Amino acid sequence: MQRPILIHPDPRLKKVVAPVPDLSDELRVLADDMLETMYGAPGIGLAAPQIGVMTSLIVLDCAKGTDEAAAPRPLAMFNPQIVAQSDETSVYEEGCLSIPEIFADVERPAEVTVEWMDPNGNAQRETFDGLWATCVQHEIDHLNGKLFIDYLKPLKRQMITRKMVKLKKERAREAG
Ligand code: K1U
Ligand code: ZN
Repeated sequence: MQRPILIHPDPRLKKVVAPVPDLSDELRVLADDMLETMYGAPGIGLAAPQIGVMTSLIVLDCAKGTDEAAAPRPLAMFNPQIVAQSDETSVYEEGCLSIPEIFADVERPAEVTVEWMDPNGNAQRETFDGLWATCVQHEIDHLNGKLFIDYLKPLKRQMITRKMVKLKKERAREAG
């Protein structure tokens, strides 16, 4: 089932989430719903706070982000942690499903090693680069109440926030 995505500004997008203590069928359904919501948006990542669920879960699939012909690679990560990062950085023009139609360059470590628990309860560890590295960092930031616009200059961030307030008002008016 697709879930509605929160639009910035929303206090839930600024909170730090709690870790998942134990996996359950309910959390596995949540992961499936988040993947469905991400593909439907469409997007390449989604974090639980973006649908108002304050738990440590992200999903991502960047396979098609750079190669339309690539096979899908959906990942659901519970309690993801960055355990190593490169000194080398890369700049990517990021977007966010909670900040529609806004894109801006963000500089981040080019490579990160992430540890997480998969939906079967198995511990996983992998090193990501390219768009995968950018996206996994963007999604883990969401779990810590951080948005990509927090990397921008205050004036630019303020302009974007005002635009989103207007967009939310328009959408609320349209919804009646
Ligand atoms: O977290 C989110 O809001 C999802 C976001 C992830 C992201 C995008 C770009 C850089 C870092 C993280 C998105 O998916 S925005 C939509 C998007 O980038 C996209 C949509 C369709 C095809 C390809 C990309
Ligand atoms: Zn985002």
